[in-house]
Amino acid sequence: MKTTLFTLIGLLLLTNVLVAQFTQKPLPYSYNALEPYIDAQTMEIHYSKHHAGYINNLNKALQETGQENSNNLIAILNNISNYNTAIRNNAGGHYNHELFWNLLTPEKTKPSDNLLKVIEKEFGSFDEFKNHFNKEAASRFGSGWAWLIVTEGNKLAITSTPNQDNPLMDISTVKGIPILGIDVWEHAYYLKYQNRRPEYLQAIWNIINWEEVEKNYKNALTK
Ligand code: MN3
Repeated sequence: MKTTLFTLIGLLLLTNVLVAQFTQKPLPYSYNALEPYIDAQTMEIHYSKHHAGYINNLNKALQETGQENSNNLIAILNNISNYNTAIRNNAGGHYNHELFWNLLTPEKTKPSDNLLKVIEKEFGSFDEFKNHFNKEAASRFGSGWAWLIVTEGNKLAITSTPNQDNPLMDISTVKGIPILGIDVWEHAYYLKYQNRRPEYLQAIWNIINWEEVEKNYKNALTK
């Protein structure tokens, strides 16, 4: 009996290892760390329900289509036209949120001189960059994301995508590597800001992790 039980547990663990693909990393700060700009309840629901849900549904959708061995998220996104809608929505949802959590911080950070120079060269000034970005984010109809990306020619560009799409996807009209992404789904701001998306977009600049943007920028340049 004992042996059977152990074999069973062993098998369960093995199956788990074989089919478990994507997991959720811990949030790099507490739920209330970003207050007053993003409230604790929004963070908790966003992280533990929405993001966790995308991961579960991604794993399920991969399993259902016999693609449970696809464990390279970037490769999936780069070839998303070969996957079904459930995988598109949930792979995007997982990637976008993992990126997003790291792009926020309760610490006050600012762009390095180097990154600031690149932003100023591309957009005129830091304020013009923020205005341009917020305009793109505010005018994205319905749910989606606004992005600062590095394009193929190593230039910076601002773009937005619907739903959980992102510029890494082969179906995206504007392609590039995201270095900053802001979630403009209502679930990201509705409890505190209700319909006032522009107010959320003003507030969020207080908690952007510019060290992370810089890191993403450098990584994107070497790709
Ligand atoms: Mn979200």
